[in-house]
Amino acid sequence: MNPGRFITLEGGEGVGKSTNLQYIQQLLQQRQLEVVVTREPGGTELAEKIRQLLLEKHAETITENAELLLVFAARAQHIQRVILPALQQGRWVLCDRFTDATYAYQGGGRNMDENVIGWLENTVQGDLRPDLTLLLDAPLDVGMSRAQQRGKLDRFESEQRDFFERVRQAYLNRAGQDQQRYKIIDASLPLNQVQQQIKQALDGLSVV
Ligand code: Z5A
Repeated sequence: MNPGRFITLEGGEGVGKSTNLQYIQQLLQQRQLEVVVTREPGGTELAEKIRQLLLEKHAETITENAELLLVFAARAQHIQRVILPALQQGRWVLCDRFTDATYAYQGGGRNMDENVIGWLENTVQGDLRPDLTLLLDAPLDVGMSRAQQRGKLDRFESEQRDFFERVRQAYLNRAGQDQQRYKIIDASLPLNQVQQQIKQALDGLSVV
């Protein structure tokens, strides 16, 4: 049996990850591939509880180290319980955010040490890395105005503008360093043009 492939979708607020996740799922299913759609933080019962802890606002401020460790605690559960078993069964895993988000939000946004993130990545993931990462990129104002239409802001969405500028830049820097794995999608375009770019990127994956 061919091992499955691991595809991740990344980008800032409101760039269209959830919207395009369904589109990608359909494209893969049209090719008779079995697809598992999941997300981070989250993806298992325990990891979804950690997600709530991370996204809700609390009277007690979550320290940066606690936030980083919670992200990886959720990821450890998710990898062992969902991602690896699915890949081993030949399924394709489509994940809304993964460790690139940690480099972007905790590394870029919060200025945390990338070496610490890298150590946790190696420890928790072993050699698991995405086969393809679609980075949906749009100027801040585009994503934010789309996201704001949803109403109440979560703990991350309440950050200042320069936080999100650093997040975007961190994503773009990572994508620039590994053009094999990343495909940058111009997410500011109308949806049909965004989906055209996504389809092209998927066509580049040999088994699709
Ligand atoms: N986080 C972290 O800090 N560290 C980590 O390691 C991980 C995560 C894994 C999870 O949020 C938070 O956790 C996240 C980072 C942190 N912080 N935040 N904020 P999330 O991933 O669940 O939520 P999100 O990033 O806020 O995603 P989102 O706001 O739901 O956005 P989206 O999924 O990218 O967008 P959407 O819901 O698909 O689209 C937004 C609206 O725009 C919607 O009305 C669409 O119909 C519309 N849309 C989409 N595409 C288009 C185009 N092309 N044109 C016009 N309108 C469009």
